Amino acid sequence: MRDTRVVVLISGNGSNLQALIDAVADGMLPVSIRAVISNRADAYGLGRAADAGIPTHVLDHREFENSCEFCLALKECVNRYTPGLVVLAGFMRILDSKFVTHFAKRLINVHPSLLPKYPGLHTHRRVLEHGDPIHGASVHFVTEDLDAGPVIIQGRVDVGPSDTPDSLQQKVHKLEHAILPTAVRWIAQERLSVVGVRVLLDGQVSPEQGLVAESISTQYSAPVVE
Ligand code: NHR
Ligand code: GAR
Repeated sequence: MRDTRVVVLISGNGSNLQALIDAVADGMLPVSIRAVISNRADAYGLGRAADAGIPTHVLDHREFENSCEFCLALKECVNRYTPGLVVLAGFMRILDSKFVTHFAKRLINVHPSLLPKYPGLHTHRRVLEHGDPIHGASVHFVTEDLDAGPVIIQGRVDVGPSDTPDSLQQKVHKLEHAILPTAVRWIAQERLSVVGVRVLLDGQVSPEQGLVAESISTQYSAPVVE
């Protein structure tokens, strides 16, 4: 089986990109990262990509007339690498429906909350404001509705009385660095299928996806599993 061609979109630090680069280097991930594209020229992750010998591009959204033009240029840039998978790894611009439709089922995002809780921005702050005892991260297929696509895998962390948005971000980052390479591996291995709003692993809802969460299902609306 040929390695899946992956393009990663970033806006900043790129620690999730680094987790993917490291997993590939360790032989844990049967993919090849063909390009990294950032909407910000100062994204630290661009250096991470360059260090790994991965081609990089900057498409600054502010240089386009509107978001449609930006998404069109982004689509063309991504398509040059004929990817089997496009990963949003800390990418901060909302994508238009044309982009999302074009890459449907091969576009994923890592999001810093236990979706469907807290779509959008500032998730760590919102978790603290609500006094939630549990927080986490999700990897999901991207659909037109922001952070509402089918969830592939989640990880949880406990929230303690001394946690701050920064401490939660650190905890959640660690989780993301585990669940994002796992999700990418499952896709490369063609083990996922989407049935309605559910993502099946090997044809079933699997505990490995972190969705069958005893404590969550009583306290929260469980993301996908009843
Ligand atoms: N696009 C679509 N169509 N659907 C999704 O689910 C998307 C998406 C683009 C990005 C990532 C998402 C996240 O993980 C993501 C999911 C940016 C914003 C945002 O409001 C919200 C969610 C996400 C990413 N961005 C501002 C905007 O106006 C700009 C913020 C900035 O530039 O700093 O685009 O949370
Ligand atoms: C990650 O925590 C990711 O979930 C989040 O940004 C961080 C990027 O970190 N994404 C969003 O908030 C998208 N709105 P990284 O650049 O070190 O991978």
